[in-house]
Formats: sequence, C-alpha cells, structure tokens
Amino acid sequence: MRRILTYGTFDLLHWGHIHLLKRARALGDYLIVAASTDNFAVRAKHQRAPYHQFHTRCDMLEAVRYVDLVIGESSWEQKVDDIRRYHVDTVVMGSNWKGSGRFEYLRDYCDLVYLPNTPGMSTNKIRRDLLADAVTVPGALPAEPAPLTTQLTALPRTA
Ligand code: C2G
Repeated sequence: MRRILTYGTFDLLHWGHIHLLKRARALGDYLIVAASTDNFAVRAKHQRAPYHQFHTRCDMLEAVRYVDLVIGESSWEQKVDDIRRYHVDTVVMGSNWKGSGRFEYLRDYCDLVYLPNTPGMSTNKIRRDLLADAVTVPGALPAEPAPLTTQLTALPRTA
C-alpha cells in the first residue's frame, strides 16, 4: 500500500485541482489531502479568504473519487508529523511549489514529487473571470472595460 499526501487550499475546486489529485492518486494506492484551514490560508499563505469555508472544501474533496482521506492543514510545520502519523511514502505538490523551499526538506522522510501545473486555470482566474462576467451586459459586444471603481459600483447590491 503506497500512501500519497498532498496539501492545498482547493478553493472553488477546478480542473487544475482535480487533475493534480487524479495524477497524485495514480502514484499510489491511498491519497491523503491536507486542506488548508481558512485561517492558515489567509494568515500564513496570504491568500484572500477562501470562497468556500474549510468544512465545505473538505466535504467537496471527500466527494472526489481519487481522494481517500481529508485532513486539515493549519501550520507549515505539521508536515513531518503528518508523514509519520499517516505512514506517507510520497508527498506530491504542483510544480509551482518547486524552489519554494517549503517541501525539499521532506526528502529526508519520504519521496517528494512535483507534478506539472495545469495551465490556464486557477482559483484567482475564476474570480477575475466571474467579476468580468458580472459587469458585462448580456449580448453586448465586449466594450473597453470601465475603471474598476465604476465596475464595482455597478454591481447589484445583494444581501
Ligand atoms: N494546481 C495545479 N494546477 C493549477 C492550479 C493548482 O496543479 N492550474 C495545484 C497546486 O500546485 C497545488 C494544488 O493544485 O499543488 C492545490 O492548489 P491550491 O489550492 O492553490 O493550494 P496552494 O495554495 O498551492 O497550497 O502547504 C502547501 C499549501 O497548502 C499549498
């Protein structure tokens, strides 16, 4: 039984995430996903607050057939404990983490594999595209985008 571990926020779950999970699972028999808590994503990774809260992101990851177990990621320092506790053989991350200095030290504890990122897809891109969509009048030819302030004040006031 080859046990794989990967880390991420996995917010607004998209093909880039699923593609990584599919390839990570194919490297072993059991895939553990450590999902970043909302606090860790914002405070430690300087990401904006996830659209989906931690428990919702965990529920969505558990629904992915490549995923066998979902745990929480609340600190940078927990990785060696995770590897020991879950008897991990391989940690897998997307290639954007190569050279980040956040994973290389794990080679003393298990194998470490970087998988190429899926191009053209990210949570931030989805957010940007949806914002652009929201301010585009259906059917109208794409005009010069109005200044962001104008765009934001044009958004319908919803609860
Ligand atoms: N990913 C990918 N291709 C994309 C987008 C993301 O392969 N187009 C990969 C990332 O490289 C990462 C995983 O999907 O391995 C999850 O990505 P994020 O949710 O953005 O998580 P991240 O902020 O990279 O968190 O301690 C490590 C962090 O928790 C990693």
